[in-house]
Amino acid sequence: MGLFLLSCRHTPRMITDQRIQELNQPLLNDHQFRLSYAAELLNRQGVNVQALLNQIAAFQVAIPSWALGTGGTRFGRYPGGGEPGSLEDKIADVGLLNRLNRSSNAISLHIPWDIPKDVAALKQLLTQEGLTIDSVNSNTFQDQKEQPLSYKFGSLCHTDEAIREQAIQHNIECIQYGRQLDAQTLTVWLADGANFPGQQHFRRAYQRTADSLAAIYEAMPTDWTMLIEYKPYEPFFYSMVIPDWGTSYSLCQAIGQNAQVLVDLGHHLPNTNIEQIVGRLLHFGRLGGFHFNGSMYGDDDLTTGSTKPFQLFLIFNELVDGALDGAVKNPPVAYMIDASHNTKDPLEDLLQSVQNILTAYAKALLVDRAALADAQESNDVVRAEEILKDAFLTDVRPLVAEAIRQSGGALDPIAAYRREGVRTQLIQQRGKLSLATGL
Ligand code: LRH
Ligand code: MN
Repeated sequence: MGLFLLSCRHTPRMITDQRIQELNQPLLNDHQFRLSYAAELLNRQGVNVQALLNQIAAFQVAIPSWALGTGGTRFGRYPGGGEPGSLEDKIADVGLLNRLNRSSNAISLHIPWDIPKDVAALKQLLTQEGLTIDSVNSNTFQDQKEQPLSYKFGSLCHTDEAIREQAIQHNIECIQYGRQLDAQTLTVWLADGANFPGQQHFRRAYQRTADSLAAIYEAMPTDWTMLIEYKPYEPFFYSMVIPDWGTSYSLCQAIGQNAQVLVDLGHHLPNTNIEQIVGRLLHFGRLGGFHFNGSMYGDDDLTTGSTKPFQLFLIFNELVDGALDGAVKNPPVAYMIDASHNTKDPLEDLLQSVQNILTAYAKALLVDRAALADAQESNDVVRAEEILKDAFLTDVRPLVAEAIRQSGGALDPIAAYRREGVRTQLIQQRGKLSLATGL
């Protein structure tokens, strides 16, 4: 293994496990003080603290390959340098994140941005970095150079059968690439829609999409899952063929048991009650996964939990409640981030997102479910709300830090990342102008 590391032009390990322990040393005292106080409070409430720590430590969030470089908007992009120029570099970057927070042990790929070349070498690198590929994302929202037919007027919904077939074949190709890297999930987000009234026949477009997805599902191995992602607008601004959870859910029901709904937090109209959608999909057993991000207005792809931490907590409250309810028959949920970084270091932004997700989960684990159910069943509105708020207002940071420390990670992942000057090292190795494939 050492030899491989040396011979590989990819980034040598920037932060080793041993270095992380060294960086934790000066923080331990303060940490122990905060932790003992938090633990004592929870002990008094009868909470099994170590069990709680184990649950937090077991929670893993996949990192999107397309968010390791600087994102941009149509108004501009400000690359920060040292971006991963290859899939191998992207895997190394996610490996680094996972060493720091021990909570990011998978990477989501996007095809054709991440077409695997040397599969054997990639699998060895993934093993070495302790990572797996959780999902492959297809892309029929851009025309590739060598592509014979355009997706300008849609892909799986297109009026032209040849274009639908081209898009179906692309998705089947994505499955092949995923199988090479032991993935078992295909994520389908369709940019298909219309900009003007009358432009598209809603029912025909829906049925063509359903038939096309069924053809892809037919080609999917039986141990795979298809995640169907919905979005209310962009890049079309009058209608999208799959605009909401209901449409995605209906397609999943029509296509098959291994088709599930993917909830991207940024894909909701303002003031949508996303936690209720999560509760519904759990009730129907069709909640397939999440694309976590933060948003104020639209598909802003900001840091998860940066603008609406209470909403993120309420979403995890539904997830924990569903997980504890034997009546809920929902397959394992895929937790993934989908964000784009315009003003932050992409790796710091991802570390923040994972911290905020673990924090929301830890708070949701603290909800006194029996008392909440009792308050709900007796319509004691104030008590029900206060029980939720009590958990939300509990400072779980020492618990999240301890869960990461017990897994061998950094007590403060972002401080460790900065302390080691990782971005500077990446720029030295990859150059100021290296650009990552992605949005
Ligand atoms: C669409 C989306 C989808 C990805 C893309 C990168 O807005 O959320 O999940 O394919 O972003
Ligand atoms: Mn998404």
